[in-house]
Amino acid sequence: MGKRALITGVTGQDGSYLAKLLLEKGYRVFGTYRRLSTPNFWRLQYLGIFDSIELIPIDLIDSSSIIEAIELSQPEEVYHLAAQSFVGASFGQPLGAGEITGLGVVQVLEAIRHINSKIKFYNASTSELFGNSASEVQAMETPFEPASPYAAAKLYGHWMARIYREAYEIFACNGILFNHESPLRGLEFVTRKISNTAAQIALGLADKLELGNLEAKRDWGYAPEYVESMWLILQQEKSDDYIVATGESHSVKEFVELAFRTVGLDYKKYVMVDERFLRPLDVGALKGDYSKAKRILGWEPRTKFAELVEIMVKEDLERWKRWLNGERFPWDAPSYPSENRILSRLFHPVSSIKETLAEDRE
Ligand code: NDP
Ligand code: GDR
Repeated sequence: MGKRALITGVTGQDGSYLAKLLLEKGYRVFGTYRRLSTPNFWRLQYLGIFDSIELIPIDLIDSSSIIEAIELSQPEEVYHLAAQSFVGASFGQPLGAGEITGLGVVQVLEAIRHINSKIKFYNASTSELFGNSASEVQAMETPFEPASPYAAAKLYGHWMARIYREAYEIFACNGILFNHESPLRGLEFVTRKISNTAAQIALGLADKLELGNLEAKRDWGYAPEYVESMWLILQQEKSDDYIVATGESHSVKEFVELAFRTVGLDYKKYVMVDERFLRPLDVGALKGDYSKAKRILGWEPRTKFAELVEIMVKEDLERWKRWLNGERFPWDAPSYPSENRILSRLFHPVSSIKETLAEDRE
């Protein structure tokens, strides 16, 4: 009999790739989703695993639903991935970030403590904990300096997992994952926004791409490889925390350049900065030291930055070609509302970044 795993947030990018990986390893996979007017199952359908997962509705603000999910699934391993994961939105909904992304971790830990404290627990921690850290490369010993309500909430969850490990001997681990992307990334995140719009522009379906801070640098890896590290973390003898990253850092502008080059276009003709996409506070640059994960887990990134950009753009191009041929599903792009139809007072005008692109054009 295979092991039983519960994945919270199975409908998200990481949840769906992790579910696929665990199914391939012979697990019985239970996954939680949110009961919405139209639940979000497109990724599971896209990966062809929708029928293989046992689905349980939960909301992280409702502890009884979490208790029920653990009682129903009786897992040996819980991968806690569900969160409000968009950093930009956490400035507009800081209380929600605290409740869902921060307290949500403790809701799951408490349920484990009361129902079966032998369950192994993986927490989706993040490079955002480092914020605008003074170190050029962030390692296990680098101090945390969160720079958003999202990151502050994640820091709380991260630390609570450590506290439960020490206080109650729960096998609780934090995977401090740096940004990881894929064709299953949500459309709000900058990489997928770029790959999707570059593909649309190439096919005459859009004429411009509006972005925020083009100078921000991130350590971008390929999501299917990152979910492997989650599984490895829970297979160790001892519970511990790990950084998972590529050790390379690239700017949003580099991503844009490569994406447009993939479709044979010059980005300068299409890309403009829109103040709505600037954050009140942003993280300038991140680059992770994954040596501990390499040494102990034997985990290493395989897909390089340029390859990642190409995978994403080519996949979006393919989807839009299929869309032009009359196919509608399963992928997210056609049903997502244009950003111009979303009202928000969130974004602050910061003219200096606008000027950067103007200088570039000269
Ligand atoms: P996604 O945003 O793609 O997925 C988030 C999941 O959480 C979705 O299944 C979503 O459901 C669910 N969710 C959101 N709010 C609630 C709620 N109130 N109750 C129950 N479920 C909820 O994120 P990713 O897959 O990219 O990331 C997975 C985790 O890893 C997140 O915790 C994220 O913060 C963290 N992380 C991600 C990194 C990355 O680069 N991707 C890097 C480091 C950490 P629905 O589908 O209904 O919206
Ligand atoms: P991030 O990812 O905040 O790093 O969080 P995101 O793709 O949203 O932003 C990366 C950088 O790009 C800049 N940027 C823009 N971002 C968005 N979304 N839209 C734009 O138009 C735009 N223009 C420039 C941002 O300012 C930022 O500097 C992701 C999430 O998956 C988190 O859940 C996770 O914890 C971290 O990665 C690691």
